[in-house]
Amino acid sequence: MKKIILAALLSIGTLLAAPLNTGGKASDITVKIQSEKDLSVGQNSITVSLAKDTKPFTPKSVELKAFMAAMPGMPEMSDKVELKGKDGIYKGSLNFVMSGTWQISVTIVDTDGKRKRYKTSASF
Ligand SMILES: [Cu+2]
Repeated sequence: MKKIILAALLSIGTLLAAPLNTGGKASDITVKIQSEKDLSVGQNSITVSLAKDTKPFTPKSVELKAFMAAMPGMPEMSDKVELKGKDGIYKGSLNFVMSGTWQISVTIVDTDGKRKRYKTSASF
């Protein structure tokens, strides 16, 4: 019985391990966020694509942040990176120190200095 439950849990874990591939809107900016590989503990290469009016968009800056709320016996955890790139494609790497559910946010400073944010979450 224990073996069956363990096997079931392991297969759920495998199903959840997938590349990050999602997107939405940060105000008037369309944001796409993708990881190169399945998300895992450690460094994860992530690409953020930005568009405005369907054209690649170049903002002043793009920051990517991962956050995990405090858990019993564990403080909150986070990592952030200033993405580098041009012409609407920005890349960087986030360090996830453990598996679980992470809140992920993309903060864009628009050309007029306004901050615009897109939020999502990922579990692995
Ligand atoms: Cu945690």
